[in-house]
Amino acid sequence: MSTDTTAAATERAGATGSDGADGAPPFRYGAALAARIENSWQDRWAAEGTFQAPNPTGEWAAPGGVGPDKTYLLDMFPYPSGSGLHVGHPLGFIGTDVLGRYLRMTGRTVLHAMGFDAFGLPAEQYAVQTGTHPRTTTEENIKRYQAQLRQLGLAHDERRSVATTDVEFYRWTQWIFLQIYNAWYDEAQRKARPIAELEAELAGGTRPTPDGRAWAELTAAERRAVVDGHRLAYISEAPVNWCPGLGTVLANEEVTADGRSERGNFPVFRRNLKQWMMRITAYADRLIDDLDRLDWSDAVKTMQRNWIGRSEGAQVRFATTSADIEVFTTRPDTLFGATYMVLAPEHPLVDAIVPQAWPEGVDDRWTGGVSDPATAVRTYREAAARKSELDRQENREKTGVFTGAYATNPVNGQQLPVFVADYVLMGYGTGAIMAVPGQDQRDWDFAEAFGLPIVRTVQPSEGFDGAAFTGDGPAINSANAEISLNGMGVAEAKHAITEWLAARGAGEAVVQYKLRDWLFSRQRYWGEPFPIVWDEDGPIPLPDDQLPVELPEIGDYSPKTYDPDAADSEPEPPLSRASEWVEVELDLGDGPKRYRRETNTMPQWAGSCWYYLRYLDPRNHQRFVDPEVEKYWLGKDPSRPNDPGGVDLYVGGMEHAVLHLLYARFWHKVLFDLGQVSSEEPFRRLVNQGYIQAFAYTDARGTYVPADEVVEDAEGRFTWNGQPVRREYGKMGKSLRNVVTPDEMCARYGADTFRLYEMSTGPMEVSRPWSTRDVVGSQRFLQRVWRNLVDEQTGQVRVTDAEPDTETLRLLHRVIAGVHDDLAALHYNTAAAKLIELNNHLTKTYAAVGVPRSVAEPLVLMMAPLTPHIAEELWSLLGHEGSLAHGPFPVADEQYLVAETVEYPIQVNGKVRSRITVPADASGEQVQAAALAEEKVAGMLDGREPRKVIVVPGRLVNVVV
Ligand code: ANZ
Repeated sequence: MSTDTTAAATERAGATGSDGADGAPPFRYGAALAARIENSWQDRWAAEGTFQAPNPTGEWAAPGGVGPDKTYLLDMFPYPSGSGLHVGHPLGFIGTDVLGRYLRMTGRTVLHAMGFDAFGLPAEQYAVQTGTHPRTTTEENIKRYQAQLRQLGLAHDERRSVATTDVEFYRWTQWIFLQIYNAWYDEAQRKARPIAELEAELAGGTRPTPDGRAWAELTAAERRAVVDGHRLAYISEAPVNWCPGLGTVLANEEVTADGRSERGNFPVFRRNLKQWMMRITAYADRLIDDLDRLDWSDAVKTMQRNWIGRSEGAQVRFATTSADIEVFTTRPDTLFGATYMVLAPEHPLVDAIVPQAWPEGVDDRWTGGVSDPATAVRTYREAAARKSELDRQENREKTGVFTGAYATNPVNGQQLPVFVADYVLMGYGTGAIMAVPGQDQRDWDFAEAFGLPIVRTVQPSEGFDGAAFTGDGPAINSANAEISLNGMGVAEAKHAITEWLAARGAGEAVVQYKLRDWLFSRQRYWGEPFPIVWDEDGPIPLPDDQLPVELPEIGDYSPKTYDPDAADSEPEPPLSRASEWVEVELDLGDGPKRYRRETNTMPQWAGSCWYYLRYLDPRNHQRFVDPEVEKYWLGKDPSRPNDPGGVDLYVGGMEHAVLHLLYARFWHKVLFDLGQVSSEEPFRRLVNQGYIQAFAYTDARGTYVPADEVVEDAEGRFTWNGQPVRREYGKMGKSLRNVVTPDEMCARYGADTFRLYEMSTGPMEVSRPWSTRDVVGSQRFLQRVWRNLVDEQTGQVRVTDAEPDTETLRLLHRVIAGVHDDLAALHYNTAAAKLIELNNHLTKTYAAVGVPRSVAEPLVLMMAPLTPHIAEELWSLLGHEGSLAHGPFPVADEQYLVAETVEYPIQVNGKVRSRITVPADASGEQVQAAALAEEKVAGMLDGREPRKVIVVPGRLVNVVV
């Protein structure tokens, strides 16, 4: 399709002419003209499907096939909140758009789409308050976001947009859940396999059952328990943060340091509750190891490594009269220095080891003055249940209570008192430790508080005293009749003692991870229902043909809440009220039966684990993504060594450095293991964009005042309504009342100005301040470009066919080469600076006579990625029919890139005194002559002959006098 946009543009501009209303020429580039240009190009791109990316097969297959040069660009998709976008949000979206546009112009096939992460709490809370269905709120918000994004001129393939709340989308989220549920991790093969293969191995006897009995001897329920115990999605009794006042389980981040809910300030209890879990820990090693294959920043990789927290150590058994206590330690070398032991308050052995009465003569500090151990332990446990995990880890004040029991140290037979203390967490290691005050500061603090002995087993460095010594040094006090570690360094001693323990069956080397399995259920309405029903024996997955399981309509969206102190209450999710939905009769292969649907929903992370796969093939009703399509866009690149495949560039905020990225990597790896995708990683390259920061102002009471109403007086003081205000600097946000919206910026200046401003304030990764008053600077640049190429009175182009002079050509080609590099490297600020330099040169050289077309055209093309609308308009005014979206991007001519002059610093007696600029091809003698003739140097020589002159070609001249 071709339109005469030149005429159309002229007509459009002429018809309104509002830019001329204040006496300015009718075709001056300003907000009104920008708006007309931008709307008309956005309409045209949509009508022509300019940014639609082809697929190798299916409905969108390219007629001539797809080329190998493809790029898949991805933004972390937004949650469509009720307050819309502010100027900070699109920073990354514009950044990826600029790259996508540049790559498309260089001939690459680019896929760029945008969807919505639309399940979540705000819409649900709004529903609780107002009765408005979360879907209604969500859809309104999505519409608003789409309008806001569209006006920015983002080159997205709109056909590929998805929202995680679309039934057709979450049907596949449920399907992926079932793949994970129906899989287990085979440690030997280091990969997930279908659960049916596990059952076959167990039944065939090639894999032993956990207790060694033959499979045939197990009852149906026992078999189910064995199989379910292997699944990658499973039900567990996990300690969670239960908040009866809110009626829901909270994530650690939602609990305050004093163990209350962030929202509502209700008490939160650590309770064991049945929850859906995902066995992400099975992938801990692969999630760490494959980081090496990713093009991500070291900062994010380190955060992921720390989160997974792999530590190598030993598991050691300590006997008591009733049971063995297993501990995990990273320092088995310090075993001879263990002087007491600690169990986490929730440790299942606590009850088993607590005796009837305290042993003779026990220290009062140990018993807390309580008459018997059982009461003391129970009281302590209740107090500990009220603390958050974070608080327990950070708590410097050590608390605890003696259990009354002793355990035997396997290396020397010493009897160690066993304590319960909340600085030991049930969720890590074995939930039990051997305490070594001499080498561990937490244990040192505890030992001091409870009057326990301290034995050093590593020789501290000279003069070290009064604290645990955690450094390396020779072992001391570490010998028994069979083994001596004395004199060994830490590493050697660890190795020796672990072997000794293993030989005696008292311990073995183990690897521990901080990473926990992923708590995957929520007591909420606005999330994906699980494709699971229950019978009396447990959960049952629904077959594929029963998907999607749609969210039922309910009248009340709030979970059942309780007395805030009712620690023993049970969560009752909103879905449990939809009784007709919950109680179903289904035929799952053994005749019609009654089942109960799972009433929890999935956490918000679920949809974001795989949305990038759905963009590839959003209308596929047979599969979540066609394998050929996945392979084309995400497949491994054989030309890169060890490439894991994945999205070519993923851009988003640092706040997702851990959870989202880990969860998505985990799902992707399961899908890879099961043969559902060909790539091993979801995001081959990751860039974290910086944040837009802004000033905020508070009045005398510390209340935020509207930042856009604050004025600065001549002395640089800030006032609002005449009263002085205090300025602070930080994030942009509603609560700080300093939000600037892209809508305002588009209305005042146009989208191109806004895009250019955002991109020129810094490289992608860097945070930068927002300054509304500087935005006009970007508009002036566009205005000057426009004026150089278009007659502001007639709207006609005024380029000439004259040959540009050599200086212009040299500058042009230097800019072309530089802009190529800058755009490819996401250094948009320097690309913009080069374009400004070129345009300034044109203004200076050609304002009167008109810019040569052979310079005007490449300038317009180079501007297109940053300011696409004005570039398209100029391109069409220059007489081109088609859009410039697919190029050509100008290519630098090498002959103009060689430097024509070289600058030499001149040293006199070793100090730089001056500089000269000489032709690049000047000979050594010519350089020397020019250096000696230079004013300052000549002055210093004052007629004398220099002793020596050294010319280092291209670098410097050294004069010795
Ligand atoms: C004895 C010892 C001596 C330890 C020493 C450290 C230094 P990372 O490196 O983080 O893995 N620990 C084990 N399980 C624990 C739990 N559930 N709650 C709190 N602390 C626990 O830390 C492992 C070390 O943290 C283990 O090694 C254990 O203390 C403690 F000089 O054992 B260590």
